[in-house]
Amino acid sequence: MKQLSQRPFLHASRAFAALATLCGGLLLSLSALAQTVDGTVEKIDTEAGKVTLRHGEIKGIDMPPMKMAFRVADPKWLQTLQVGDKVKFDAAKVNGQFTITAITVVK
Ligand SMILES: [Cu+2]
Repeated sequence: MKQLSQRPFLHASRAFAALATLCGGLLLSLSALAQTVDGTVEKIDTEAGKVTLRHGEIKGIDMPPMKMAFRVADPKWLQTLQVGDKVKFDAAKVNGQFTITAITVVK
């Protein structure tokens, strides 16, 4: 009896798995959106250890879309960035300064 009642669920999860495979790329980008913020590199200041981004909404720190400069948690990241790069990043307020805690260039 229990097995019978579980079959519809199994069937549904299999269908979902097939759908997830078909839409894998889309689902991946949706989950990336849930974790990171979209931005475009506008300026890189290696001396100050800052990067200026035009960025989308940052829900974690309650910030609307804008253009602004961020500190980066690791100055080495600035060497991997170029003006015009599209990026995904996470930001947090560290010691009172908005800081990029993770960043990747979107190809
Ligand atoms: Cu901002």
